[in-house]
Amino acid sequence: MIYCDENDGMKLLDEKNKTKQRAVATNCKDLKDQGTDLDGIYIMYPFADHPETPVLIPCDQTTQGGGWTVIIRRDESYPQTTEFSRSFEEYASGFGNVNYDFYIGNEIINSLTDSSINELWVEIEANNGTTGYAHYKYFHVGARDAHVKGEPTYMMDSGFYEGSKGEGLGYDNGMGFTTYDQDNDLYDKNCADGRNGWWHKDCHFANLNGPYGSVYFRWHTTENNYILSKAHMMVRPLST
Ligand SMILES: [Ca+2]
Repeated sequence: MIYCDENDGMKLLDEKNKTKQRAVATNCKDLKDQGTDLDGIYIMYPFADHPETPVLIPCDQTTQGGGWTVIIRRDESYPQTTEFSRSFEEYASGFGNVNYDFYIGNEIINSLTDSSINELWVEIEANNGTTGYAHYKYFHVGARDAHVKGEPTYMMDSGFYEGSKGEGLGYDNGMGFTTYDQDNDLYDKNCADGRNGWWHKDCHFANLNGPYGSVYFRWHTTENNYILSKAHMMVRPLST
């Protein structure tokens, strides 16, 4: 993940006080509400427990009204794709290049989805050219330290699906995050081996982090099994 210098932060002139202040946005919905209507990469302050830390994050301000914070992006056509076989710590802090393919990090996903009720938008493109979307009116990733309470670390829950190609995430609901160096799945081996980090159960239907060119980078449902070439996931505070 690219962290940026605080001096690069967005600032605006407070006409009343004649002092410079930062227009603080914790997510792309904040930016949208502040009038930023263009897709792009913006400086945001997504951490609830250390809100002074700026992070560069891509926003989709056009799909379904905009306000979407992109948390995963994959595209096998990039000249130099990112390796998604990563450690638990790397999945916690995020990796990749926000201009291309990246994983925003479980700490940020937890902070974004903990601060309000969030919806999730998934877009996929299969290797046969088929495209589709999945929309969940509920998506949440729990805290890293939830295991001290006997709950899975970074536990994922999703619900209230509608979409065009079937439901693929629900199988892994309630599971913690598994990587090659931290096995939190129900498989007698480690699901992350050959499949990369995910909220593996035994192991998964959909998996947007699977290796490029493998059958595990897929949107799998009870009706379909699409092997993917592109995908992205993004979250937005649910409007009430
Ligand atoms: Ca296991």
